[in-house]
Amino acid sequence: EDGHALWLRYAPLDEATAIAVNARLGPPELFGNSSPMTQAAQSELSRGFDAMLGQSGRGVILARAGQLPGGDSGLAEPLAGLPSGGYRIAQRHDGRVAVVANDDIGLLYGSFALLRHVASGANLDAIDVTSAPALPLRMLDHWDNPDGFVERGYAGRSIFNWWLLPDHLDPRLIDYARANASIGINAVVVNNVNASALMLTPRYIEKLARLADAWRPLGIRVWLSARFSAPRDLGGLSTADPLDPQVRRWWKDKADEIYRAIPDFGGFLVKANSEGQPGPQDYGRTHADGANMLAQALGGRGTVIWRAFVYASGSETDRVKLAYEEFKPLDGKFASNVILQVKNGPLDFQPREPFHPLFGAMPHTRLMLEAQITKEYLGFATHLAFLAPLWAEALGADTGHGEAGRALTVAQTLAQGGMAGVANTGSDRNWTGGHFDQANWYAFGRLAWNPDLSADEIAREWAAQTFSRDPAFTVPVAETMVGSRQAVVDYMTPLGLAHQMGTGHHYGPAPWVSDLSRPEWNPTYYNRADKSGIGFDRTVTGSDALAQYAPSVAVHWADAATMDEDYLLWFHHLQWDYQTQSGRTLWRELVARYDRGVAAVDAMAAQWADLASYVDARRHRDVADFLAIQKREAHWWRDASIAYFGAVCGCDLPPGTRTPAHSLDWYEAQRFPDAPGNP
Ligand code: BDP
Repeated sequence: EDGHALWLRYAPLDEATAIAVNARLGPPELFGNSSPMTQAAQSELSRGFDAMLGQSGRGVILARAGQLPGGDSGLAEPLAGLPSGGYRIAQRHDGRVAVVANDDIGLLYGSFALLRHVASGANLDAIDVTSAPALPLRMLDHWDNPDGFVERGYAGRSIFNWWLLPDHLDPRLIDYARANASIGINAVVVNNVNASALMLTPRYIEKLARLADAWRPLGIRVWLSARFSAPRDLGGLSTADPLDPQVRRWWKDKADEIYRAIPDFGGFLVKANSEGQPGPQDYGRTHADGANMLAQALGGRGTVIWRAFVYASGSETDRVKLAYEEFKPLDGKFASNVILQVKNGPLDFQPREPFHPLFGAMPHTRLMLEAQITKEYLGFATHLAFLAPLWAEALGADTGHGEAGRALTVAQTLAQGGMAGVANTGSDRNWTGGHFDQANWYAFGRLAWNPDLSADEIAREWAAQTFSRDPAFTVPVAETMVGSRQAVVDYMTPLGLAHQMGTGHHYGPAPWVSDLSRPEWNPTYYNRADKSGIGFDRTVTGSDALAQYAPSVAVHWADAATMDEDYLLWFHHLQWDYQTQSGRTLWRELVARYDRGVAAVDAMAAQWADLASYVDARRHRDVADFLAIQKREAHWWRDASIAYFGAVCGCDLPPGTRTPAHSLDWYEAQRFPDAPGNP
């Protein structure tokens, strides 16, 4: 096996289970009229059952709620009022299993859910599952360029072969859509937010239409990142001012052209006035002016997703405060078909950040949470870092903005928007570079469907479908996966440190870098380490970024002595001899955390070696190779960071601690011109 089949490999059930399941499951039978989507559902069920069960038993029923025969109408009762895509899997009076839904997409999702249930080894007796998506938009954002390069992509080239489209559609793109549909993803932005206007030309619209036709039966709509200056770049206009009538006309005509080719086109994603991208502020207009102009061009047909990832160049203000300052005053000023897309944290996809203060602070604006599935800051595709705990932490955080003292979680603020994940897929045979990176794609979809799922639950069902159903495998592997994110935090950026990665590529440690053109790109800007102490004071005595949070939340981070120390140096600048909650000095605690991270990776590698008998040889070796890299690099992160911070503070290593393998100069001299994904 090479990983290409993802979690949809439908490995045969062992004989005893197959016999038991077989008594209940067989070729799908549709009540009512068929559609491309119900056909997709039926063909997936057949494919899965054939592979897992070999022979077939009694047929599974697929039915829309309105088309159930009289005696079965009770089956549909729990579906009343559920959003689109909701389904119920239950047993009929005659013992046959039925998948029932209000709409075709619900039948498709229900079919995948039934397959997941069987494939992960769950019991079918008395099955009764009702489920519906918590968030309307469950989206993947590709940072793929029209030439096939993937920004921050660590799994090869883009999966989109624009050169051959529309004449040839790689069947891989259907498998990609099946994988997405299986976890409830319903929207895909096919191109980079650092957008090329080329994607809006007739030549590409034609290619996109072919893709949209192919994905429609699997419930996936195509979206585009739109370059704000396109009226100038393509339209020959002298301006892209959103209030200019000619500019407005250009976008309206462009939208009409797209909708003629793709009637269910999702809409535009826009990165504006951020990191050099054009935007409305180039003409003295606000982000709302820009977004609303595009929203009007789309009209009722589609949605504009406007990114909140902005941090003006030359600003004296703490970078993590800038998006809030820019967008909070615009609450209520966006058109109803605009969604503001906010990264999970206020900085930039770090191994750990507090949740973004805009969540909960914009009650009159539709919000979307942006997560990064591709591991730009967490060891690329080589490090095993399961991201469900990171996202679950953000989604479950109480924003403190609930009414009457009630909780309002980040997930709850997304109810009119959704979740977007920066895709980690590429042309590599296993899609994601590392086999365990498939789990992040999977977990993203599962959490966007149900933000209350636990990371452990997701890890177990993924591991069972992907590798082995044996609990002797899934239980320890899930435990390791769940702990892996904290391990990365510990060996890269413990105690609330952030953005300590190497220049440009963001791979490996570089806490010493202080000479980049924009101060807020420097690791030293974030660690603020000097002879006396370390950390960024974001309390009232410092940048007061803390004040952007609701008081009930801010209070938990205000006091270094009582707070969760995972955020300590994010909010506080402290002396090296400050006494942490463990009783150790800050310096010693820092070293202890690096050591804990390294030890966790050593343990992960040892555990994987022990589990060899549960995994096919090739994938076992692939993972073992990557774990060996991660192990070496965890040591490198720890050693380089300790060498640097130790030198800055002039602190001796705590007794019994291992000395870094090399001198600080050696670490500082490392360069990686071949690092992938770097624009
Ligand atoms: C940063 C990436 C950069 C992206 C940017 C963004 O380094 O490649 O363009 O995020 O989200 O983390 O726009």
